[in-house]
Amino acid sequence: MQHSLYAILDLGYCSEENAAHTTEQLLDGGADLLQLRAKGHDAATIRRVAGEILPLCRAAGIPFILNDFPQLAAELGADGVHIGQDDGPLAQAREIMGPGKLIGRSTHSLDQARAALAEGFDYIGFGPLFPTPTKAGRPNIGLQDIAAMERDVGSRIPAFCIGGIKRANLHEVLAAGARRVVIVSDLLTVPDVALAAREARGQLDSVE
Ligand code: TZP
Ligand code: MG
Repeated sequence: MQHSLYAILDLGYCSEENAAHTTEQLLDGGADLLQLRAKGHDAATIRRVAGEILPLCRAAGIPFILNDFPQLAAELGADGVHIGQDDGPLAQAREIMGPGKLIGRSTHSLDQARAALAEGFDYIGFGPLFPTPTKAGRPNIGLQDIAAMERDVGSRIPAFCIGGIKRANLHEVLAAGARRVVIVSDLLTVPDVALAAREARGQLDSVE
């Protein structure tokens, strides 16, 4: 199966003005999915940014996922929504989004990953593996459960390891058994976003 790079356009790292250009760079660098994460931003801003980057994702044939806000995701015509442990059951998001949309869940343990699979989520995030400024204060779970998570969950639905993953430690994450990853700050806090994404993509593609 193809390894996957899930990129997040996080407005904590990227200004609204740079959102479209940065998205183009992430897509150019080989991201397979793109999420808009806009913690603390109002609906008008999310609508504006999504209105710019959703067509770019469509043109590239890459799913556009909104973090949180299923109602807004449905209204925007997003391809999916990503929700956390405290954001209610899958059924509620599915009802709002309608059929055929991707609904992902953040999970922070093997038990939560198994539960998300059993509930019927389309994909999961699994982490944070390492401490990360993007989700400061969230305890990191390390690499030790990746193999079991891939065996039980990642073999059934896409499972993206997340949290503190950088090009510099990606080899450790892959060696622990990960096949798909989300990388946020390491792609957004560099002068050449496309190059950083391409380097991560290259590492993912070089694993058997
Ligand atoms: N969920 C778990 S860790 C995380 C999210 C959104 C942040 C990942 O960001 P980074 O910068 O790649 O550590
Ligand atoms: Mg959330």
